[in-house]
Amino acid sequence: MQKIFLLCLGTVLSVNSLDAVQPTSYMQQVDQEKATFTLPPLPYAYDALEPFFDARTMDIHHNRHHATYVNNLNKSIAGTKWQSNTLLELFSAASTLPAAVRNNAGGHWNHSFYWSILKSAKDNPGMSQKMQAEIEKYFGSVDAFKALFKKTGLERLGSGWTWLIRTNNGALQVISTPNQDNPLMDTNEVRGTPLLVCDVWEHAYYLKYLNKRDDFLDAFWNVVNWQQVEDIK
Ligand code: MN3
Repeated sequence: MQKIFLLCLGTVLSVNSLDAVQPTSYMQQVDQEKATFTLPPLPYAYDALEPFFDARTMDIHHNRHHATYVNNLNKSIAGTKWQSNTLLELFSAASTLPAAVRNNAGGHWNHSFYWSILKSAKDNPGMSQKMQAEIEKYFGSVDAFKALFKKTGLERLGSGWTWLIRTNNGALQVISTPNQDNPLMDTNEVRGTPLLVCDVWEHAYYLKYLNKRDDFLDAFWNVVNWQQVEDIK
């Protein structure tokens, strides 16, 4: 009896240790990495965000799109003066980077961050009252914030990202960046700490939502990991 219990416990512990990739340390690892950069595993299963984000899209998005940015980043910095920098160091010098380094470094970090702030809709507590109060302070209401975030995502012509950031004076702001730019780059008009992001490139939603970016942006709220957003310093 005791042996069976211990075996069961061992199974539970080993499963938990595999699943317990904490998003904060996930981004700490990404932020500290230098070449050769590697594709971090998703911090959950490919089907974890169903039915809102489908498993096939997540698989292709991670294994092909994100992986391509990592591979091309390594190629673009190999043998250059950029080959021993962290992603954050590259972003602070974005205005001086070759386009391939800037785009692929952004592509790697933005996707890693995106994975880190998503979570299954099951057992998802949503935002805390403290976060709700802060959003109300800056946007009037949670609905007004979500409407602004969606509008900003819909207005991005072509490909890019929609962000909630904390600006350097501590305020919350919704912004959009084109291509693989992000609010950490010195090229960005408004800079700040990313708290939340949605990928509005067509590859992020086309298999399930076709051309309906608005439906995808509505579905996004079901899989936001607000606990992780609120832990970002
Ligand atoms: Mn993408």
